[in-house]
Amino acid sequence: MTQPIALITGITGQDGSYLADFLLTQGYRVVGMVRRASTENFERIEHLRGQIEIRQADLLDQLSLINLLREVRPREVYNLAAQSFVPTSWEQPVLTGEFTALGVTRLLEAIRLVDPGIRFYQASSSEMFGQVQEVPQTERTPFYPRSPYGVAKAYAHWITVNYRESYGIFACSGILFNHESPRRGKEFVTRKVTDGVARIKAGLATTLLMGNLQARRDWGFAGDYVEAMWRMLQQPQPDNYVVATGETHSVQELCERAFARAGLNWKDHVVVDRALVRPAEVESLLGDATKAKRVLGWQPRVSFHALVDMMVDADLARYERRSHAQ
Ligand code: NDP
Ligand code: GDR
Repeated sequence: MTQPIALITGITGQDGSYLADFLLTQGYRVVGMVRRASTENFERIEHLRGQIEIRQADLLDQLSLINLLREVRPREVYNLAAQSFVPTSWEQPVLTGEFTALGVTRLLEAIRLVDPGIRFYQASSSEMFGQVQEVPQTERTPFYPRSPYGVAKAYAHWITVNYRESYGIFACSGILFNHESPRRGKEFVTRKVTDGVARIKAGLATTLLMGNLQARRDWGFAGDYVEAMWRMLQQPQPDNYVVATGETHSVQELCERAFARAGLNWKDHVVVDRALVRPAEVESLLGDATKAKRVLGWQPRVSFHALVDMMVDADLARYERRSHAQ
C-alpha cells in the first residue's frame, strides 16, 4: 500500500503540531505548509524535525497554493492556518478576513483545479455561535458571530459546505470548541493564566491583569481534538461535526483552579483591567458532540481540571528549568 500523504496548513500552530504528532503515528507522510518569515518559528514542531517536511506557501497567495498541491499531491489537506486570536480581529479585520475567510476559498479553488479528489478539513469554530441561539450548541444551531474572526469563520464554514455541494469535494467542517494545551499561545486565556501563575510562583510578577472573568467556555484538550479531525476525513461521506466536552466553566473557575494548583490564592493576584474586555463578548459556550461520538466514535479524554493541572505543571516546570539554567 502506498503511504498516505497529509498536508497541514498552520503546522507551526498549537493544533498543527498535535495533528502532525498524531498523523505520524498513523503512518502518514506529513507535509507542513509555512508562510515565509525572516526567522523560523518552529518551536512547536522542533521535536518532529527529520520526521516531517516543510514547504513554503501562503493563504494570501493563490499561485503558491496551487503549486504546493501540484508538488505534494496529498490525499488529505487539513486547513488549520488562520489569524486565530479574537481581539486581533477587531484591530485587523480586513487581514483576518483575508486569511481566515478568503484563504479558505483560495485553498478550495486550488484543490478543485489540481485534484478534486483531495479530502479537505476546515478548522471551523464555536465562535460562529457567538451570541448563542440555543443551549447546548449542535451542528444545527444557527450562527450569530460576535467578532470579525467569528464572521470570517462563518464564511469559511459555508464556503466549505458550498464546495462540497457545488463540486462534490470531500470537504468537512469541524466546529471545534476551545481546546488548549501546554503548547497554546500565551495570549489565549488558559495559557495566559497558567503562564501567569508560574511567573508569580517564580517571583517574576505579583499580579495578573484579566478581562471578563464571567465568560464561560467549553474547554477540552487539543491532543484529543486533532484525532476528531482525522476521523472526519476517514468517513464514507463528508459532513459537519461539533467537537466539544459538553461541560462549561467560567474564566474565574479557571483562575481558581490554576492558582490553587500552585498553592496560591487567585484573589491575591488577579486584577480586572477593563481594557481587556472585548467590544462584543461571547458570554457562554457549551457544545453537544453527540454526533461526533456516534458517527466518529470520538470521545474527549481529558477533563477540565486535568487540563488546567497539566498546563500549570508544564509552565511551572518551564520556569524551574529556566532558573536552574541561570
Ligand atoms: P494558532 O494561532 O496556534 O496557529 C495558527 C497557524 O496559522 C500558525 O501556524 C500560523 O503560522 C498559521 N498562519 C496564519 N496566517 C497564515 C497565512 N497567511 N499563511 C499560512 N499560514 C498562516 O491556532 P490553533 O492551532 O489554536 O488553531 C488552529 C485552527 O483552528 C485555526 O484556524 C483556529 O482559528 C481554529 N480553531 C482553534 C480553536 C482552538 O481552541 N484552538 C477552536 C476552533 C477553531 P505562523 O506560525 O507563521 O504565525
Ligand atoms: P476565544 O479564546 O476568544 O474563545 O477564542 P480566548 O482564550 O482568547 O478567550 C476566552 C474567553 O476568556 C475571556 N477572557 C480573556 N481572554 C484573553 N485572551 N485574555 C484575557 O485576559 C481574558 N480575560 C477574560 C475572553 O473575553 C473570552 O470570553 C479561542 C481561539 O482559539 C479561537 O481561534 C477559536 O476559534 C475559539 O477559541 C473557539
